[in-house]
Amino acid sequence: MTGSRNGLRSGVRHATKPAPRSGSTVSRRDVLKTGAAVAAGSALPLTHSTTAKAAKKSEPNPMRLWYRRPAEEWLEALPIGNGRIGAMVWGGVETERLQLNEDTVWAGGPHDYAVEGLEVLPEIRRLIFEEKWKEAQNLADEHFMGRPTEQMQYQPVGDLVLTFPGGTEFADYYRELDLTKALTSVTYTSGGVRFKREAFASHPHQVLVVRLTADKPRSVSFTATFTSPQRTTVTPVDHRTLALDGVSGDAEGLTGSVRFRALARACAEGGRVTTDGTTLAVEAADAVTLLISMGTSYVNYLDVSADPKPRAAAPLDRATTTSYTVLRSRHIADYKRFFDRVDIDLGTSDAVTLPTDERVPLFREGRDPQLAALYFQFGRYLLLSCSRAPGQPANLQGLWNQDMLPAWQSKYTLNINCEMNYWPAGPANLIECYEPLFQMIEELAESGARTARVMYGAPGWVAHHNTDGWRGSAPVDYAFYGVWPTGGAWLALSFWDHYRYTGDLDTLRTYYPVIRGSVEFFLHTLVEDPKTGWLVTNPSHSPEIGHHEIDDENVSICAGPTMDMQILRDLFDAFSSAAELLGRDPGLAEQARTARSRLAPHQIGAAGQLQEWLEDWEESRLIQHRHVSHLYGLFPSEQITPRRTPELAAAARRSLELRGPGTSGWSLAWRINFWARLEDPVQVYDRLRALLSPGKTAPNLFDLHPPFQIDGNFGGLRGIIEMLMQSHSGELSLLPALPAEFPTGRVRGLRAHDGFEVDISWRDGSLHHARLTSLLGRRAVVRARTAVEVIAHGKPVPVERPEPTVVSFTTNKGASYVLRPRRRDDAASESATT
Ligand code: FUC
Repeated sequence: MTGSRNGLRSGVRHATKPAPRSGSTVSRRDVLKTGAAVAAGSALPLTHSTTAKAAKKSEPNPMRLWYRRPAEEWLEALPIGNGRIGAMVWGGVETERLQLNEDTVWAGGPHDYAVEGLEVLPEIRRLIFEEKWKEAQNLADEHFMGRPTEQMQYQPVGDLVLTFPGGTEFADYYRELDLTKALTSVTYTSGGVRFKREAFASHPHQVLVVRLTADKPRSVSFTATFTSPQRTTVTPVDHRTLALDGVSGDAEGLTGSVRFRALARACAEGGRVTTDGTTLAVEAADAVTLLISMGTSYVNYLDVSADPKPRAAAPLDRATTTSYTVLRSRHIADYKRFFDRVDIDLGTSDAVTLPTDERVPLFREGRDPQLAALYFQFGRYLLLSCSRAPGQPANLQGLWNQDMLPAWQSKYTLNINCEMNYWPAGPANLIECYEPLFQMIEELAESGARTARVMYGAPGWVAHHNTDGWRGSAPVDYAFYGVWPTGGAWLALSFWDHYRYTGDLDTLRTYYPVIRGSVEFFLHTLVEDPKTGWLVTNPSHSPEIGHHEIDDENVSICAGPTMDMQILRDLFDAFSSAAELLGRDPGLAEQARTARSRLAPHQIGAAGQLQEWLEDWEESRLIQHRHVSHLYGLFPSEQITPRRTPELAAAARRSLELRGPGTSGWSLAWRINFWARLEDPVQVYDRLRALLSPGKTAPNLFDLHPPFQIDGNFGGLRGIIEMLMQSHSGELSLLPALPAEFPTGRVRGLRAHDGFEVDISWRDGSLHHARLTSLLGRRAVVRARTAVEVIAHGKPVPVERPEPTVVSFTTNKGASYVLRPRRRDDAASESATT
């Protein structure tokens, strides 16, 4: 294949045509012989192999994203990241663009958004209870909002652009992101030389590394320079190092105060390296290791006084004295420690030989189960790449953003998006990815304590529907969106989630005061609904949904929306369990339990739906919307389950039907999880198919709201887990919502509550074999779709069978237990003897 040096014209475009549906002049073997399936994949018919074994060892690594041409758009570039710094790598031939991010570059500076509110709070509450919602919402817009009313933007550092000399022709282009090693690479032939570039973000060395090689000596030449949409200067530091210095943008009257420095250093083997003004030049080297380091002045949300220069220089200098081989091998070893905990096979087909961007439009045809497995592992790759300490939590775009004014400021939206980002952390066996989030919540509890005082006159802490690098915790945007006090409570449940997967009491003890602070806030601010006597939040709303249209004004403001009640039930439960485990605060725990019992209960409305508000307002029953907040109780919570609360589960199903199929990427992802909890594999797959479609999944597999928003990647990953394994309500369920499209497969290394690691294999839609490894020695209660027997050390384990397909047994710490379908004769002989 030959294309122009931009890689975007004739030959290359032709090569991206979708595969014909049938007929083939190229054998599959021929394609695979090329290793990367560079040339002929598009000539293959797609056949779906029903056995997971179809991917043979000799075939190329299926856990890779790959392309036949350089990225033309940002959404075709490939992300690398180490939890703190990252890049989008374009893989160009004439130029290479590395779009750079450091995750503390926020517009504005330390700022307390909470300035007023307490004076109008009683009046807002009164108006709401009198159903004068419009007046209440307007008053909140005037005096119950943060100042400024918009939070700050997460912003880019800039680009490092490499320009290569040479002719305009190239051939045999191949670009990939290998998820098994967290490496992106590009190879092509130009002017008779085969070039290769490899790039990764090293966590151990805290630098980005680009290695440029060629198959002929003295062939690596390029110039490099920084560009940036920020206020920056570019200067040479020494003969091989270029610096970009800048400061984050001003916004909403706040002066940009995050100073940053990016450094690029070319370590060449052979040839000559020089810097001149704003350019770094490499001439006729045999190979080059290009190191990129970034540091900022951000210490924490209150302090931006650090000097970015040594912060950027230290990792760069350390990496400079380390060989490329060592940088690479340490990176891969570090990454694999996490990534290799889980693997997955949902079956395969010839579609795996197609470039990734060609597979997305074809997924709907149902013959590419491996794309779902790739999406699953890509989600794990992304979480590891954007949420590791030291670093900030995953924001709306993880950490990858090229815009000064990104959508929704690329901040942390707390009424679904930020929490969704962490849904896979426990079950996808990446629990360490929670660390940056925990730090943010702890800081938010400090900022939120001021907001609680200033706006509610309350103890404890509160956060509303968004936060940013400055840990804004007051309501923002408009009252319609912002006056929602349960964002912090939802976040505080992350600590409990962590405990449930790990049994780690030390971490629970560390963050227990944050959970308690949230409880204290609500014990103080819950008010009695005059009609029913129930305890309710007021003011609040069901996220982003208007319940009435009054004089052309949509009002969301209300008291006691269902979601708040559900979150607070979970918060009070988590707190009283944590207090008991840690032997703390018995009195406060008792108060929390009493308050819990007085919260407004679930109610079923006239359409059979789960009520979203205290009242069953007729006009709001039929709203179709991306938000389905009142089903928080179904997922991620476990307050509603088909077995324990069948009536509520039926009402939740009805609500889902009424709310419509979902629009944004994240709303599809949430629906996958809802339907999985309702154990409806047909709906589950239907929503997965909608998520893995071109409007919702970019060529680089980033989730599209649209635009890019990373929550759908993480919610989608969790949704695939929920199909295969669920862990809630005191039991672990195997294959609860397995779609017919994944008849045969296996997964290894999922994490369940109570410290179980879970491997499952299935054939023709039925459980073949499962293995539980007990990390905490707790009792296992396992539900399967068939009766199972449990074996340890080759011997049957005595079990209780509370239901025919449920086994309950004690486990020993560190031991593994095999579960397999009970043979008929075993079951018969047991019943004959009992
Ligand atoms: C909420 C959602 C939007 C978007 C934004 C970041 O406001 O309603 O769809 O995801 O967060």
